[in-house]
Amino acid sequence: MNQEIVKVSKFLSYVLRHKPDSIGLQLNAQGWASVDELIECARKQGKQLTRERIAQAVRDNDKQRFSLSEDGDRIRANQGHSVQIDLSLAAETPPDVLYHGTATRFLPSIQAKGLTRQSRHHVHLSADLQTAEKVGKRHGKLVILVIDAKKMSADGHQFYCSENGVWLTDAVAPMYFKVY
Ligand code: HQG
Repeated sequence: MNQEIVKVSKFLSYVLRHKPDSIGLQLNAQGWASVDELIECARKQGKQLTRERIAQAVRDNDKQRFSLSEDGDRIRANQGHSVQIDLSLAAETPPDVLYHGTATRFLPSIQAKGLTRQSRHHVHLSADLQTAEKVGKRHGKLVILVIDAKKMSADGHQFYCSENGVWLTDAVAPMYFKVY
């Protein structure tokens, strides 16, 4: 992604996941915004978005963070929201093991309370170690937790997989993870 498209992507993350109000944008119950409205709201803030730039930010995004509707008229973030929307994901059987990268300074609290969703809708997990490593390093000194998703699932906990392959669940109790 070139720098300009990275900027567009960051702007899209901000308004589609967290603060649509900041530019007067409406998301529907499933988190979709009209592309035309998005362009218009952005224009009022002095930001020149075009359909082409938006399409490029969606297509070239390193983590496939956004989806466009088939007709290209609507856009939403695939996961990571703090605004209350319903992605309408169906529960799925997870891989036996999932990973969560975090910072060592959070460990005492996580070991006491388990993983909780903080400001997002779900706890975010990954099927591969590499992703967990990247996610965890954002927060500080890396520690990776290995989650017994098979046991959680057998015990009735639900898992969802976002459009871009992030595994989501409501919470992970201390009995279900170990430090890697
Ligand atoms: C921690 C990125 C204390 C948790 C990534 C994490 C991901 C606790 C932090 C997505 C806790 C929340 C989400 C507890 C959890 N006590 N700390 N009980 N339970 N935590 O950013 O998972 O690049 O909300 O370990 O790729 O780091 O934005 O969650 O460290 O998919 O697309 O609280 O964000 O995606 O941090 O990252 P976050 P996350 P994007």
